[in-house]
Amino acid sequence: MRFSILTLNPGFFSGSLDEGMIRIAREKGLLEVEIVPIRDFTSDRYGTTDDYPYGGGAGMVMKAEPILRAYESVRRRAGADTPRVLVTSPQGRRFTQGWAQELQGASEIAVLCGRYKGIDERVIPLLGAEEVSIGDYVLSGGEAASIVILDSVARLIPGVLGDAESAEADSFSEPLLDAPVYTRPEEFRGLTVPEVLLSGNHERIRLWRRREALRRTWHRRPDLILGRSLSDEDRSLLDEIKEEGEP
Ligand code: 9D3
Repeated sequence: MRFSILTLNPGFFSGSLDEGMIRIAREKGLLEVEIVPIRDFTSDRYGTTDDYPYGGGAGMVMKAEPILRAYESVRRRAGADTPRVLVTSPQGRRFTQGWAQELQGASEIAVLCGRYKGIDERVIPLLGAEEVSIGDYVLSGGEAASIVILDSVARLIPGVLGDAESAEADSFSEPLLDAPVYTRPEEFRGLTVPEVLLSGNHERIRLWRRREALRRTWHRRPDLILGRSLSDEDRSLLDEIKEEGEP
């Protein structure tokens, strides 16, 4: 997979591509990341990438021409493969795990990072782009969003994760929050590990973890449970949790 990031702030990415799962995917040769500095594709002597908005108002708008030229350089490298193009924007459709899984099948992905007041709207149809937001909070531009998207897609590339992690990632059919976890020592600053986890009783442990996962999900993310059908076991655990009231 090749992942190209078109940006006015190439410096934003130094370091972040050399850590964690993205580094592993690159080292294994499963992922190539290309940072494309849009300013390199300007044609005037000042390297102008933005301009005033037609109709007036505050803020600057990213110009179409340098973006199109930057994209054409991505196209040349991509050869026969037509890239999936995303534009980061607060107006975009919300990014989800399902969207990440869908992108994982693409050999070429290009993400244009929005900045300023926005991007000349004509860029969207000209690139055949989809607009994407990562959630309802204000960022100062799309660079952080593009790293989120890259990270979530990179870890889905077959061969990137170890066996244990990919098995877990596959169990997407059970979208509950995780139960709490503990490691040594058994007591730390007066706080102890739940006795059940020390019991060695695997069935009790499994049931406790399931209950805690359901409890946290119910209290923090009820949207993940409502409108979903539960197994008989989950239903009875959840009934007990509701009896308890607030934790
Ligand atoms: C709708 C927000 N705009 C109201 C006047 C102002 C505005 C806020 C933030 C305009 C641009 C930005 C920059 N944000 C992004 O480029 C962005 C973003 C985000 O802010 N939140 C979540 N996902 C994304 S993806 C790109």
